[in-house]
Amino acid sequence: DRITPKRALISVSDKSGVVEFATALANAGVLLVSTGSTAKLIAGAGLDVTEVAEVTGFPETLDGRVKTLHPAVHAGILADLRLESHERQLTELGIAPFDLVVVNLYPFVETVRSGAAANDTVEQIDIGGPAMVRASAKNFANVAIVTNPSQYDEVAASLAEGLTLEQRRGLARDAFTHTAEYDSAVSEWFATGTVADADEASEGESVEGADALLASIGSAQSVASLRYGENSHQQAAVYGLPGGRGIVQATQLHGKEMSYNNYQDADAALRAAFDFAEPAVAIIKHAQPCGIAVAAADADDAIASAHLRAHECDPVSAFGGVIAANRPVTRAMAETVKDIFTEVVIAPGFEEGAVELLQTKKNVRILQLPEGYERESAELRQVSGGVLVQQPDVFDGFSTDSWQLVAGDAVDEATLADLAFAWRAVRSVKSNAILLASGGASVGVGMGQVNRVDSCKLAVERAGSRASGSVAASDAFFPFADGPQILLDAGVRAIVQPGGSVRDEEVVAAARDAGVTMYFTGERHFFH
Ligand code: 93A
Repeated sequence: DRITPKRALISVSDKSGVVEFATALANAGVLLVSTGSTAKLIAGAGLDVTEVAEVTGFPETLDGRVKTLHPAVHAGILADLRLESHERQLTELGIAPFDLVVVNLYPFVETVRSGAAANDTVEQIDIGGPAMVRASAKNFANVAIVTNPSQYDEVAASLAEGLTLEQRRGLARDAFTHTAEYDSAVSEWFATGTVADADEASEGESVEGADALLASIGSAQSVASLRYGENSHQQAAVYGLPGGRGIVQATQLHGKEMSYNNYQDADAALRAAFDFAEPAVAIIKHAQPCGIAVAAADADDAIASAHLRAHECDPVSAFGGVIAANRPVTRAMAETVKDIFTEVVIAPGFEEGAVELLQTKKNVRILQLPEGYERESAELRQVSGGVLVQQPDVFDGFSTDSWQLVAGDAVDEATLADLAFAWRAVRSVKSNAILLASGGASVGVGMGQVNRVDSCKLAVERAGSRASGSVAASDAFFPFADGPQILLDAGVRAIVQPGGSVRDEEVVAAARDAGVTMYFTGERHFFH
């Protein structure tokens, strides 16, 4: 399904890199056809190029408004050479097909920004360009469409081997994005007399990976229609992103079909479990952790032990939960899980016999992650009228070395490890988040409260007798000393929090008075 270009049509306003690209094409034996000033530039570099007017037998006319709008061009682009009838018709008409089209459009946005008069702006509404771009993209089965100089290198590198169907499809997608953005700028100008400011987002992407992710949403494919959404009266479906390697691409090995809520919870569980390098298990209910635990990689059946301790955090809430492990599920872990009512178990793999044990429960959904499970490099959230985009909150390069000791004595290594665990784990808890931990496991979690005092109360209450001697993490600073006082009264040994409140002094004093160690991380981990 590869196409090795033989005849290219080149018509570009942004001429950067076009001479080098045309040279690569010519060297690969590709015939070049081009418009007005593009043709001049290419010919000036000593390359053989045919003027489009020669192909159409029609001069560029109406001051350039009609250059390529001609059947000799458009039939050459749109012919589907998989059909004998198309091939025959082209021959009868004496039209040669194009298999590579290189077009970028009149600089409409730049013209508006330059403050040009309305008449001049109208002249910069490209008509023939988008027609070629859209025609080529529609015919991606036969044509490769290049709309951006940034694509020249990849296409040039593919000339010998030919461009694959997948490559051409990707180029077609970019092409339609290009014309869609172009037309929406034109429409905006008609509506407002201007186009949005040359801010970061329109000049270049402001969040790494965001543009690619947004573009890929256009080619997301429906994977399944779901029985319903969050509630039974809501229609719902799940779509997969091209190249995605996440929960949507997981293989279901057993159980009822995944529900909308299962997807959300399983994703939250994965996010929590994969925050840790060591074997880790997270148990989630309504997108909130009711238990997170790690085990030393060299521990006996580490993943089973992590699960057991995650479960012990809050066995009541774990009923009907979603479990994610960042290591293959062993038989020992399956043995425990099978006796607990569980909605979903998801892991990178399953030890032999583990699935058999788990599936003694008819309904539990058992999912295996795709090879190379990976989250997208940008996160989107829909809000009315648009989407919010952000980099994912990750712990890359995280170390306790940067923590600042603000109260009490520096803690021993084991306690520091517990604090580091709590600090990582609290990130997966919805704000306001307070997490108490002991021995690499959460023992009490206070989540989703509208004030931090209530989160502290909840964490302490859930931990019960385990609060005493545990360590605590807070996802954001304590605005007052009342929250930490609850933790101190419950007997926590050490607290880690970002710091940065105007009342930090009161908060630190409360810890110091109680003889409790407090660290500032200088960084918060809100999660909504
Ligand atoms: O004026 S147009 O709307 N009419 C056309 O037939 C046409 N054909 C190509 N604009 C047209 N183009 C545009 O001309 C291309 O999209 C490209 O941006 C530009 C290249 O012209 P030149 O090679 O003369 O610089």
